[in-house]
Amino acid sequence: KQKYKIEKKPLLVENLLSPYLGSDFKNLQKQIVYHLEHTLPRNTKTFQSFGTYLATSYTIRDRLLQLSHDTQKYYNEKKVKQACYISIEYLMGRFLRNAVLNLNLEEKYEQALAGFGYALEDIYDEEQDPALGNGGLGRLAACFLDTLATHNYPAWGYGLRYNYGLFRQSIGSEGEQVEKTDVWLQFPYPFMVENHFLRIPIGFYGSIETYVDEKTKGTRFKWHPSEYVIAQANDILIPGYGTDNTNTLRLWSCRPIEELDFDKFSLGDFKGASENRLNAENITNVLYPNDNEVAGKELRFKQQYFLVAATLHDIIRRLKEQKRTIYELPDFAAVQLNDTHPTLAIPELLRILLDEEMLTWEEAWDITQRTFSYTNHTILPEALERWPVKLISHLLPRHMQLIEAINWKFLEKVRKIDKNNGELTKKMSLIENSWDTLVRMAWLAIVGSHKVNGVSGIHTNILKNIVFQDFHSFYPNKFVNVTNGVTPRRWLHACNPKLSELITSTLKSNDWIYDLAHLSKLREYAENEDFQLKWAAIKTFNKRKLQAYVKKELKIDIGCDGVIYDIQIKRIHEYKRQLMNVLASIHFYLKIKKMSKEEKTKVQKRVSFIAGKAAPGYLVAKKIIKLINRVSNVINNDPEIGDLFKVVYLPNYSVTLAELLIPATDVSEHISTPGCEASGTSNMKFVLNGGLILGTLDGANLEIMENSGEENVFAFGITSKEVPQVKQRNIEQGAWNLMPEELQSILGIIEEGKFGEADEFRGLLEELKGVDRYITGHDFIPYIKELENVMSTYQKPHKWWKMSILGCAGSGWLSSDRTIKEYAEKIWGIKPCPLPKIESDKELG
Ligand code: B1H
Repeated sequence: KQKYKIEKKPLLVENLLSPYLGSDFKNLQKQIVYHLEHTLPRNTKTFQSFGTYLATSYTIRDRLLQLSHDTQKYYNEKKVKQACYISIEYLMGRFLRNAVLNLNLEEKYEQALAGFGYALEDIYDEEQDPALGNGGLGRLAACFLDTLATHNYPAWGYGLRYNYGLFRQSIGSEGEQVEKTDVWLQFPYPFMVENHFLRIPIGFYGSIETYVDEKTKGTRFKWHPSEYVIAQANDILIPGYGTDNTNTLRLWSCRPIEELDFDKFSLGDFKGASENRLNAENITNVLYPNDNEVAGKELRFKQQYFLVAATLHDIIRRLKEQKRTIYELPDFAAVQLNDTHPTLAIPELLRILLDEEMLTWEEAWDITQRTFSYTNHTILPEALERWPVKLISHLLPRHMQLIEAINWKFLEKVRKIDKNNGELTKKMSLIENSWDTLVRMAWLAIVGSHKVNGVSGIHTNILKNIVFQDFHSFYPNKFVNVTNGVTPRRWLHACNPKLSELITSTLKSNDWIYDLAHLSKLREYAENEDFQLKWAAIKTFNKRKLQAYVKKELKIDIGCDGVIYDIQIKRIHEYKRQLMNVLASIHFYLKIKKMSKEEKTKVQKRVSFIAGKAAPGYLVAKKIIKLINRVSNVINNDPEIGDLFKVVYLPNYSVTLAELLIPATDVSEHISTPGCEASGTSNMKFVLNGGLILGTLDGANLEIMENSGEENVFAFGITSKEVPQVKQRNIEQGAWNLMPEELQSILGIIEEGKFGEADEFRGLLEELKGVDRYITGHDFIPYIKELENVMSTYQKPHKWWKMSILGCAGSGWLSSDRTIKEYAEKIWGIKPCPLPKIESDKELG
């Protein structure tokens, strides 16, 4: 009867879209048309740039899918240890250009698209950034993923697929921040593959059953959650530069167990019928828009547990797929907790090991500690997570019980060395009794990990000697420093193609793209006039692009030649002191206004750019944005100032905007109160692109000074050690009484209503006049002086460009490749595992 014999055997059909086939431009065109007509589907006669971008992206996705299958297969065969990076944020930026460059297909895609009437550059511009992060912490995670793939490390990223990313920012007519929902999934995101086969149940609430284990006669516990949701995997495939290794970033989205309640539906209760679904979807609906501040909301806590429960389930599933036992977990995966947001992974793993795998406490605790390590990213008290015991007990009763057990066993040891009648025990307890009973998540992360790291030299020292001092004495070998880094692929090669070409042609090799230490060879060109001219011309070229953007988007005319582009771009926060920046702008404005015609001809022209979002609930930060815009409005429209000075606020700061701004910067500002900025990472990107730094003795600025030479950085102000004295003096004598007259009169002018209503900025100024926690008054004059130094140095081009080239030449160690090597060696114990080279580019037929 059967016409064809039905056989079970491996599929050996050749995949037409395989990356090993057909990457000549004609085949790329066929693949693009295929996706246009079949995946989107659109009509080939009417398709436009956006459709072309999508179809092109799908051809990239095909390649990456194939490569990622091969990669996983190979890692599994080799049974190599892998890193699993758990982060509640990833700020990936645009994907297409990065992927095309990494796969070395730029020319072929250019040719393919040209045949359809499109420039590849314009197609890149169709892509929206997925904004699944707030700032440095999320962008660092993205740089790490690029490095891990590029250097062939077996690694996974785990995170959340929020429906709505970080809000989109615009500026209202009063200069205020206006927030709009970021509906990034309105159109398909072609680089994310929904994995419908991976659905993991995640429990919440419920009760704990106690029973006696028949074998051991010991007491055992079992958690019976009363509610479940489903974690569904969405995979973004991460290509490396010049390698076939393709890793995975797995983002979980939350689905209900039951999509619709038919009983309620039948009774006409349509709202009630969907309640289940809405409650579940809520968990991964929105990214919390806070940076360096905890929101403290129950939904955020649910997000955190959802992330770690799904992730651990997945890691253990993959371990068992290799037919390995749970005892091998620490040799299978090194799990990095990106800040304390995923700390619940510690009690969750313990629960799995104790209640499901039936291990003893000693075994379970040993495996847990050997599996996890924790990175601290901030010491700001408002950013240190503490969750109420009440909330945890309600949502995750078994986890709270386990945290108490961890604490009990830990404090038993602390008590032995506590000579001060319980003082130390109280300080080190994972549970704090203050206005409420709270779990100190950082303490839990330290106790449950084998290594804890800070993100710059100064930051790690502050952790060891101040914030985690007692823990450092208790666990002297646990604390290590791993200074942050940035990927040179995105932050030089892709965003600054002209500089990239100049470096490659000068060094006669592009090795620097994956080994940035090669940049040191640029030192010998630092004073070479011809090289300086080329270097400076590229800066001008990049500045012109920014000039055009400002004209087009903001309708502001700014100069370019002979004008300093001075930029501060980062989240708006009091400790980052954008307020000090704008106060200095007022100072320079007033100064120019007092000048004679003759004096004005000698002024160094400058544009001060500021960009950054404020958390919607951070009212002070929003006021700062408003003040900047008001000041900008007055200065830019004052005919007495003309083109001598401009202040430009760029709305909706993003990774993509940074890629335009950073190559166009002459000097960038990193002026946080010393001790407050854990590292900073944009400072690294600027130096890499020949921008100079105007900064305080804080975070990675200090290491940039060490590596590029102190004389190549415009540094000012006191050390972090001196800050407490200044603060104390402010408290005792009142900051107003210590404030330089110059600044007092600027505050007076704002109060008079020069930049809007008289009362508008009162709150902001009261803080400066009262306690001035971020010592703006103290630092104001040294800051202005250093700005003046910047301006006079700019008038000595030979010196300026020498500083610029030496800065870049000294930035080899700023690569996230260096950072990841340190994590791999000091913390994770993983090694690169490159796929064997496959003969590529076989032609079709
Ligand atoms: C950094 C954060 C952060 N540190 C809490 N901490 C958040 C804390 O949503 N939350 O609750 C979100 C973010 N972000 C930054 O990390 C530091 O301020 C930078 O100095 C550092 O360069 C960056 C990467 O290490």
